[in-house]
Amino acid sequence: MSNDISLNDISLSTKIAGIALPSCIYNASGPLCSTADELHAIGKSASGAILSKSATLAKRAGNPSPRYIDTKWGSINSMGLPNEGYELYANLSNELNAYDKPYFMSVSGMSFDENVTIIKELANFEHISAIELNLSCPNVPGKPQAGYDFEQSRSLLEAVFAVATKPIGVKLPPYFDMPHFEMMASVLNDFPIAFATCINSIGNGLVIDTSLESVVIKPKHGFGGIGGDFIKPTALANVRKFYTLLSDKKLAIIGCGGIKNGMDAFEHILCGASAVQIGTHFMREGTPCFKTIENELKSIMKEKGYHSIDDFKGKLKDI
Ligand code: RRO
Repeated sequence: MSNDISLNDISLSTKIAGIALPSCIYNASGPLCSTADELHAIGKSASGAILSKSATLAKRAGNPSPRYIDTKWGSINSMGLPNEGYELYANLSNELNAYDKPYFMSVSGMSFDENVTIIKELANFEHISAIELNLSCPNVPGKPQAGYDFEQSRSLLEAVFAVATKPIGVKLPPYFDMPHFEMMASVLNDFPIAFATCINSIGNGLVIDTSLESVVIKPKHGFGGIGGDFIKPTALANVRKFYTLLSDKKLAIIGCGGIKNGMDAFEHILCGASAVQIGTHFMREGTPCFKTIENELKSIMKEKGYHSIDDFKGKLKDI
């Protein structure tokens, strides 16, 4: 029976915070989303949304290079938040509205007050659909990841929601211990969070070049965020755990981590993701990856007899 479904009858559309996305597959904040040209390229592609690089108040050059290395199994980066400053990303919202998909801005202020200031300012931009507040940048020397400090996260969310007029989601770091999932979930449950993106890179890994007997990136003595294949099991665990802990709310979980084909996307959705973001693989393949993953996911759904992602979202079985 299942094979009787035509690929044309399969939809990957989804909703985040009530906002319609034509496809549940889009870019992660970070790779290839820092300039106007890059954001327009995402607009023209099959990506289901356009998400900006994390923005700070002022333009930043970021950390010294080399600061991003691709390996067989994934990536290590210590970019250090290079970005054009939030105004550029906000001002682009009008022209990016020409594409038939929402524009999300990632915000990662250098301080508590910076986050509040930026989010207050973004109220003036009609065509920014939602904000992904980055609680998890691992690469600014001397700055801890906010998402690992539950009280600090709570205070920041209190301040942000006091000024926010748009849907606000959070980009979380990976958690590895059951009590930590529960502590962050109990913070998030106290706010009208629109979505939680799980996960940012696994912070402070180390990749080594054995022939040179050295680290491979320059900042922080070679320590950097790990992305790609190796982080998929951690990403799936975080999607699954937050989906279970937060599923009584209207909050969408967005899966990010180790997705390079349709089956990886299928796994994230099965764990509870309403959409998936592509990071390391997008950096490698560029914008054609969105269409390729879309076609692969649709073929898997056809094979399994599913018409929409709601047919299997979150339905991972225990044995
Ligand atoms: O710019 C970065 O170094 C960076 C950021 Br803001 C982030 O959220 N995650 C990451 O792996 N790198």
